[in-house]
Amino acid sequence: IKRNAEDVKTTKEVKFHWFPKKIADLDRCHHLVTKFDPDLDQDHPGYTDPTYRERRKMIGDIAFRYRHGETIPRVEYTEEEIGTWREVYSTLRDLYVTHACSEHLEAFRLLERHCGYSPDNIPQLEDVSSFLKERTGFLLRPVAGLLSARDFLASLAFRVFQCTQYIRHASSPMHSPEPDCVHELLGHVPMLADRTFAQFSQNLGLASLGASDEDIEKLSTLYWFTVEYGLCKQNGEVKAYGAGLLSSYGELVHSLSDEPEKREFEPEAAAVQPYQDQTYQPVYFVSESFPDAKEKFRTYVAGIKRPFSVLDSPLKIQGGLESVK
Ligand code: HBI
Ligand code: FE
Repeated sequence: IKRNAEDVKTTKEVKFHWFPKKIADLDRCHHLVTKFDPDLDQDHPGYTDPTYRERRKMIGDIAFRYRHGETIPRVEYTEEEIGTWREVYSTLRDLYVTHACSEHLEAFRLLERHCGYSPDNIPQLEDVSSFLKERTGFLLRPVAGLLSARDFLASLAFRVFQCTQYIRHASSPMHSPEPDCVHELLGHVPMLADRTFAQFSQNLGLASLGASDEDIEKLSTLYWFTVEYGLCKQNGEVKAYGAGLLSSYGELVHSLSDEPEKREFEPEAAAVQPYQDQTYQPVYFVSESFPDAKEKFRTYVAGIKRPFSVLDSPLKIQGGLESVK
């Protein structure tokens, strides 16, 4: 019987989505969302720049051709691209001292020492991936743009972070509507070098495997208010750990100002809180600590219903999933 690759039907009542069972299955988790694509989004700063769009496509092709286990091809960035990187890097770096959490600051120092992080160099994904692998077991794999939430979260279950390799348009160094390598390398990578945070990220991914569309939406929103826009308490002060904050000068300043509302992190509330992807967040969630956020999330996940359960390793799946016909 020929089956739809996307869905596996069990009975009339229970239906669950296909999901990767092993890390190489991530080669099939490549569904892009075109919402902020410069070819289609008229508000994208690169929309009217055919040279930029061509370049982004060329770098995106690396991701389309990439298969798990391969070395990530290096990109020789142009002077203009390095100029964009330099401007964001130097501006943000000065702000980290007062605004970033200690985990980010510590990892950033290591990345500058060992991974080619500097104002004049855009680090190569292959080098960063090797660094993370040694620190927390996380790997990077190149991705051509914004990925569907389901595919993106599934990769986290295998400690794989899908990472864009192109850089934002030169006309707008401080902002990008879609993820780019500035966002990934300055925002996400340092946090993925922390053990507790890496485990939290993997747990989000494990909770997503085979989940219903409604639960994917909730997990995606939780991801938004933690991994992207999370704040945490450190020594009596509030600091940023979300990658969306740590890669945006304007929002990093805004998030720690008196302007936005700050609430204590509760997964049930954060999972259904409406969020902003066009402008700064009006609400942020503050965690007591990463171990505390991890524990609260564990309790939350225990309440998600699935026709099977995923244990700490994504390979140990109970409930006879493989035998379902
Ligand atoms: N895709 N490439 C990429 N990078 C992200 O950070 C990302 C994504 N897709 C979805 C997503 N983030 C989140 O907003 C959640 O929906 C999981
Ligand atoms: Fe991100």
